Amino acid sequence: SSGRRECYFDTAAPDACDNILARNVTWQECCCTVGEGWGSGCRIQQCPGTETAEYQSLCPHGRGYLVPSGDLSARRDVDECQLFQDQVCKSGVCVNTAPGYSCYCSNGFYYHAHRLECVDNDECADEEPACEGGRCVNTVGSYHCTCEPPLVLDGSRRRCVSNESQSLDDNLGVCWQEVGPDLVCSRPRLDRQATYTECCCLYGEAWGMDCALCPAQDSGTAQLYTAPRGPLGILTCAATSPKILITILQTSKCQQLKSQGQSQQRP
Ligand SMILES: [Ca+2]
Ligand SMILES: [Ca+2]
Repeated sequence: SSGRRECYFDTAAPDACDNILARNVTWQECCCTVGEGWGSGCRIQQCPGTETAEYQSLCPHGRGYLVPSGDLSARRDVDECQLFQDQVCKSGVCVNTAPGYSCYCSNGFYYHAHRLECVDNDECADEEPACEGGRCVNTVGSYHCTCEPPLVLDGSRRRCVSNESQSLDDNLGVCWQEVGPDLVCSRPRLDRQATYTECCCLYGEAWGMDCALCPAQDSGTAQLYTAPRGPLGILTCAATSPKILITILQTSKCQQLKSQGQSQQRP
C-alpha cells in the first residue's frame, strides 16, 4: 500500500470502476478521507473499516486528518475540495472544513453522501404532502402540482381548490415592481410578501413565482391605498387623487369606477 494510485468512491455501485475521485493520491489520503477503495485500472483494494485496528493505525486522528511525515502527534486537515477537485461535490459548491468539507447544493437539491453529488430532492416522496388535494409531479430542482377537474390550482400553485372558493388573496407571494418588455419580472420587494391584490394595488406590476401580471391600470400617478374589504369580500384600492376607485375582481380584471363629484363613493 505505497505510492500513488486511483481513489474510488461508492465501490458497491455497479459502475464502481468509473467512480474515481482522484488518480494520483496515497493510500492514506484516499482512505482517511472520503475514499472507499484504492488501486489502479479497477483493481480496487477496499479501504479498512473505521472500526478496525488497520484504520486506527492508518488514520490515527480520524477521518479527514492525515499524519504528516511520520510525526504521530501532529495532524493535518486534508483539503478535500482541492484534492478531489470537482469529484467530491458535483453540481455543488465545495468548502473545506477541518475535519471534512461541506458541499452546498442549490435549492431543490440535496447532497448525496454516497454519490458525492447534489441530487434532486423528490418533494413528492416527502412525508408531508407537497400538493394539497392534488397530484404531485417531481421535476429536477423543483416539482409541480396538478388537480383533478373541477378542482383548480390556487394562487400558491400548491393546493387544489374548487373553482368558486379560489381566491387570489389567500396567499402571500413575492411582489415584482417591474415587468420588462420581454415580460420578465424584476425588482422584487425584498422587505415583505403581499397578496395578489395588495401587490397589484400598492406596489407592483406582477405577483408570485409564476410572474402573474397585474391588470392594467390607468390611474396615472395617483397614490393608492387599501380600503377595508368591501361587499363580496373584494379588497378595493382607492386613489386619493384623482378620485378613482379601482376594484380588482376575482377574475383579476381591473374595473375602474369614476367617482368624480362625490368624495366618499363606495363600490
Ligand atoms: Ca478538510
Ligand atoms: Ca424535485
